[in-house]
Amino acid sequence: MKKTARAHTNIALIKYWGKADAKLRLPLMSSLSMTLDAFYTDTSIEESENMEFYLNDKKQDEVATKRVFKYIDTLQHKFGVSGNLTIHSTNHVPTAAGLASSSSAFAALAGAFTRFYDLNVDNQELSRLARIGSGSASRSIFGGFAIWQKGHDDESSYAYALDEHPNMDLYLLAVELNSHKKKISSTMGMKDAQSSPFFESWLKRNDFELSEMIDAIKNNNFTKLGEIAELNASEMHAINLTAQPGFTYFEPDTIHAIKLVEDLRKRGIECYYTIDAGPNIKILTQLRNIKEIKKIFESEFNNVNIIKASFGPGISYLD
Ligand code: 2P0
Repeated sequence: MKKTARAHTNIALIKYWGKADAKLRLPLMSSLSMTLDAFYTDTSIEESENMEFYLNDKKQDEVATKRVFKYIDTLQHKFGVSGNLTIHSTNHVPTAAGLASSSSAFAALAGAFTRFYDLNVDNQELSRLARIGSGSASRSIFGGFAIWQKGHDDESSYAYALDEHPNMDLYLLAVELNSHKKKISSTMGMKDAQSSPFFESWLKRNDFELSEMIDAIKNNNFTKLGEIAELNASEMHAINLTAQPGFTYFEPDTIHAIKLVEDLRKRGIECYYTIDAGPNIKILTQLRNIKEIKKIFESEFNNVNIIKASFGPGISYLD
């Protein structure tokens, strides 16, 4: 018997950057994301003799296999089920796109697990299970716009759909500037960031920024959405820079790209940036501006790769 689930990646417009509980992956703040159609992971689970993990048809080494099976072990314990499994994951996420595949990976894995063992869980519980694998995965259970409410324990920390089928002219351009493997994992980065003198201010702003973002979405206000997303991302990177010791995910090309987005705006081409735990930027814009933005970025950077994404769906099951 084999069970397969598909989950799409998401981009946080209000970011998760700080944990209250590392083991349960309980966040210190609520976050809000857009699920993306262009990037997804398919994961299948089947019975086998040994525990094996294949990523894009390649058997993975011990380190990668360990994180996956540690998670599977946690879920097996939770539900009182057992057995050796072979897991096949196919990432339709260009690794260089700077989009975390862990959001789609752990969402698809949680979905395949619950189907394989025929567990009766709704999407709220599935979101909690995905969260334990990787925080951002909690949001990838849902399509469109999703909110991960921080909650205060395992039961109350889950994502839900704000709008699964938004009727909004909003696109994301993933700009691949630098394909080097990132040096600081998200898990490490968000831990270190807590030493910033601005960390408390970052947390205090969460409720306000989240409600402003919800307003922007409900009122179909792209300008407001872009302004808040850009500010929120800059705040996250500011607490990294001001951590003790400070660090940054930015590379010289990241700053170059930020300036280009600001220049484009001054010229009336409305776009905003958001940046995750890596050097690449993602541009938020509207349909009429995509062609021009791509043209300008391609002329400014050598060999830049730009991938367009729009709203993606929630989790689905392929067999
Ligand atoms: C987010 N990021 O909200 C934030 C913004 C990156 C920057 O969630 O430690 O892989 O596995 O819970 O979910 C990426 O971190 O972290 C992330 P863990 P995760 O999307």
